[in-house]
Amino acid sequence: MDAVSRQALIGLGANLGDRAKTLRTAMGRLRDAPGIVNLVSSALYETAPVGLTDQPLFLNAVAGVETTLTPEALLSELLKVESEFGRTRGERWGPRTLDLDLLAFESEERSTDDLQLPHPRMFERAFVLVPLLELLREQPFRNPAWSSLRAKLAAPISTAGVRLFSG
Ligand code: GSY
Repeated sequence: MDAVSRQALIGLGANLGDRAKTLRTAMGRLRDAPGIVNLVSSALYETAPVGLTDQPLFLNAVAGVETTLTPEALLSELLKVESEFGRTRGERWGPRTLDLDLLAFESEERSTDDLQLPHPRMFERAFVLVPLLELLREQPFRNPAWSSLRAKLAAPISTAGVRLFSG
């Protein structure tokens, strides 16, 4: 019997090097990763840095995947792709070649040092919310597990510091 695939949301960010190429290549790597059967993505957005503000502008996007992996195995794929781009997890707030965050995995909840689901700060960050809203509007994410997410996103959000990237 085929393994059941489930849907997850991934936040992508980069603010060093050729940011657009990095994000597009990373999406390609994820699309080809074992256990990921489909990937759809928002557009890329150029965003003002949050946290440590004295650093280059970010490019951000949100991808939705269908996967037969567990949340932990999917996280491990994300870390593998990050490390291909030279990312180490030392810098908490600083510039980075590639950041891949597992934002939500259907209605799964986790609260460990390595994995928190849903991502605790995703609803506070315009650089996540703007591409996420675009993705949920444009793509057929009809899974009932996302209805509480949609409800949380129903309120108006601030789009300050976020603009569509046209490069
Ligand atoms: O949490 C992701 C890394 N990050 C970002 C980001 O991806 N985009 C923006 N605009 N600011 C950020 N600050 C941090 S840390």
